[in-house]
Amino acid sequence: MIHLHYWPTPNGHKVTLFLEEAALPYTLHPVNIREGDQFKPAFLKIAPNNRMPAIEDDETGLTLFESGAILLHLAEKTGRFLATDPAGRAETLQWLFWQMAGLGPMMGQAGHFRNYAPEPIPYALERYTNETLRLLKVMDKRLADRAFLAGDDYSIADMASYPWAMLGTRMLPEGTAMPNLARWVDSIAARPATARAYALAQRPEYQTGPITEDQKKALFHQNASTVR
Ligand SMILES: N[C@@H](CCC(=O)N[C@@H](CS)C(=O)NCC(=O)O)C(=O)O
Repeated sequence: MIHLHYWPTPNGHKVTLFLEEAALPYTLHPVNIREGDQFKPAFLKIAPNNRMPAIEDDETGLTLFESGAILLHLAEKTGRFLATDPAGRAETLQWLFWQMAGLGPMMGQAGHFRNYAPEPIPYALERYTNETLRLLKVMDKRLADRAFLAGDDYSIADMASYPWAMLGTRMLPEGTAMPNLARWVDSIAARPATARAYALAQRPEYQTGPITEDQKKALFHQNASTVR
């Protein structure tokens, strides 16, 4: 059994996309990051970076944080969604790491400065929006002549990228077309496992109101002294 410590954010969705595709048995353990669950001692034992997602794998006794490491573990455990030939595996991991180091962090900052900064900071808005649009264009080009990021098959690189890129397509300026990216988003959205993964967010335990000022402070003013 996989125990997934989860909140329905893009990084959380990556893991439920895999679990639903692979039909692995799992239980969800909510980590309400607005209420500070990520700082609870039991959670920090498996996720010392106070970020979700994290998993405990009963079968191997392994605990893991970082969504990319979790996807890789699940792919290796099940033998699914990661090519086994060296070239295909390298191709998949390259795009998985691209998402983890590029698209995720850059879009995260773009979202922060667009939605949560106390006042608009034009330099930051332009820098992170431009970088997001650049990365989405890289994806659009990559998808011009293949169905998925690593080739013909849906992989953990797609699962890592979908929750972010799907939101990214909504940020495209008027008149900016990324047709290959749009086709890829639509094809993943149409998968029954994707619908099941995203439906989890509708459960009552994941419903929250608008974010409060105290919650913003706890989330966005972390520093060395908040490490527990
Ligand atoms: N690189 C990490 C990022 C995880 C991450 O940033 N998680 C956010 C939610 S999407 C979180 O737990 N935030 C809690 C906090 O900022 O205290 C991963 O991919 O797992």
